[in-house]
Amino acid sequence: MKELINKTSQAFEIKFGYKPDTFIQAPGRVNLIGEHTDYNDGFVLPCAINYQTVISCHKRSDNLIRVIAVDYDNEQDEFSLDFPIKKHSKYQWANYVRGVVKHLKKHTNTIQGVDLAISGDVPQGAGLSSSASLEVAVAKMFQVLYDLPLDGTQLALIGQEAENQFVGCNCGIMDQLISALGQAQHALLIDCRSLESFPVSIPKDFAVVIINSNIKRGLVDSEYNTRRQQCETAAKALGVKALRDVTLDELKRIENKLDPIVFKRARHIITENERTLKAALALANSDYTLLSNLMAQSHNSMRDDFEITVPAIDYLVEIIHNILGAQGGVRMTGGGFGGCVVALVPQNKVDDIKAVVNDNYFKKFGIKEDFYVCKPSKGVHALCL
Ligand code: GAF
Repeated sequence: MKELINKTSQAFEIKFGYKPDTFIQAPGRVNLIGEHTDYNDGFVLPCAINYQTVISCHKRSDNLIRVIAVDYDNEQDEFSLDFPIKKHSKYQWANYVRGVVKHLKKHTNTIQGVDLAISGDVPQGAGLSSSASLEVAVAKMFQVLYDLPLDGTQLALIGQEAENQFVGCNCGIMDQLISALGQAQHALLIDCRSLESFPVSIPKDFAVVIINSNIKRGLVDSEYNTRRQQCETAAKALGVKALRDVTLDELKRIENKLDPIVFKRARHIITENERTLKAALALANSDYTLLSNLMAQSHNSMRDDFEITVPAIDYLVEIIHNILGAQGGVRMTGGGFGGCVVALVPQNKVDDIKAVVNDNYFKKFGIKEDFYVCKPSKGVHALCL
């Protein structure tokens, strides 16, 4: 984190010729269970992680926004609040900043310009929400600099609006919400309909381990949108607002009227919601056997019903599950089609997991994994230096 602050402050000073006075940090996330349930008004159980986006910034007295992307070779963007904000023709990273500013402007007319430099260490394209952390960091930066009366949930909603309507990715609310509201040493059980969240403690003798398969996530956007449509089709056939509103029995009653694929997609969502609620309780009650089973079932449901896993991810889950037994849980995490596996495991098992993955994964798939032992972390905040 210090390194990110140093990098962004230095780039800021070199480019703008003065020192930043405000520093914002927003974490990435890992989801323990509750996959693709957020846009079905359901439940999720993510935690924020100690990989983050950091912004060094200073407000301006005019309406210019000047941005440096330190991780993209110090590429720069500049736009004005006085004109309609349009997409950047070249830099995708710039659209996350522009999108947040555009949507923030709908909620307030009291903001002015900012100079900012951005850097982050959330692995990109790995399903750990590097973009949500950037959106939330930018929204928080304006909230702090201009003392805006916006809480964490509102910042998250602005980030989601930017992603849905400006960047063009139809994501749910989970990633922005956990980046905004995460709590140290806790996961949050989030009700994605009411947006209420309930902290669930993660014991200190447990580690949140993330294994990045380094499988490039292909077709993510189109497959994600197809899954959303299939869920909406099922909800419509059931006559409800969202799949959150039905039980498995109710779904089974109309099975013969549904396309078999749509039926399977809906079955994943309905059962995943149940598993997520049970997993939050299991974690709160230190019932790791139950938690382990629920995470295993969640993975199987993503593999067989929602069909969003890939062989390398299934393999990682299998070898880790085999050495963990019922002592901890493991499953794919995030949107799918590559990306990461999450394991919630006793600290004394971390080395065994690392060894089994290291010994087998490259041999079988010819790809080297990355391994992160994470701390459940606090959501977005200004840093006091
Ligand atoms: C992506 C989306 F951005 C989230 O909203 C969520 O749907 C997740 O995939 C799947 O659970 O991260």
